[in-house]
Amino acid sequence: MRVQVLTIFPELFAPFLRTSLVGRAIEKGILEVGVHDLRDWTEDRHRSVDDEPYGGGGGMVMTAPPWLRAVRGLSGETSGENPEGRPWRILLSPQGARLDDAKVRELAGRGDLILLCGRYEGIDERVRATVVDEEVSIGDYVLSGGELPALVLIEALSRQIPGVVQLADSVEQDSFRNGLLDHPHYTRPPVVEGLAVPEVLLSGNHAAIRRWRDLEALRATREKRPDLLERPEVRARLTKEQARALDEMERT
Ligand code: 4HQ
Repeated sequence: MRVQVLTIFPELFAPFLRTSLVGRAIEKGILEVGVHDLRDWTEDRHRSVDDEPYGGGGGMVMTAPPWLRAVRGLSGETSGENPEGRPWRILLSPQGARLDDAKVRELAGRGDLILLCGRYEGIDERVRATVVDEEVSIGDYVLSGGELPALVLIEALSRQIPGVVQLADSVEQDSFRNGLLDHPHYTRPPVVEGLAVPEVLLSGNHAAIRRWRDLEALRATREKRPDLLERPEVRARLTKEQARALDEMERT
């Protein structure tokens, strides 16, 4: 999978992309990330990317022409990996569909991507209208640019590429796969500030541990994110034992 990023702050990306899981995926060639300076597609002496908003008001707006040249230029360098025959183009924006596990999986299946990271008050609307396939938001708050959302998306995507996350880890991923929150985790020492590790985790009884984790995942979800348990697809994926336990909880 290849991800191309368009930004006026390309230097924000390098240390993150070298690190940890994403770094290893790139090293292995499973993931390719190209970070491009939007100013390379400007044509004036000052390499300007912004201008005053029509209609007045504060702030500056990113001007359309460099974006159109950049997105079309990068789309041409295309991959056979996409149904459309060109990369899927995503604008990071609070107006987008909220990024969640389902959206990450969907985008991981889109093949190559181009991520547009805006700054200032945003990008001229005609960029969205002409070269953007989809807007994606990482949450309902306002950031100063799309660079951190792009990194969030790249990290989440990298975890969905086969071969990136090791097998042990993918068991952990099952937790979101079934739509519930994760169960609690413990490691040494056995007692911290008088709080002991649950006995079952020391028992060596793997079936019992599996059941405990399933029930704790359910309990955590009901306590912290009850909205997730209202989704029919989540309820459908509960184990028999989880369904029984939830029934019990809902009657009390
Ligand atoms: N932005 N999720 C970029 C965001 C945002 C978000 C605000 C995007 C500023 C220029 N992007 N503009 N939340 O807050 O994706």
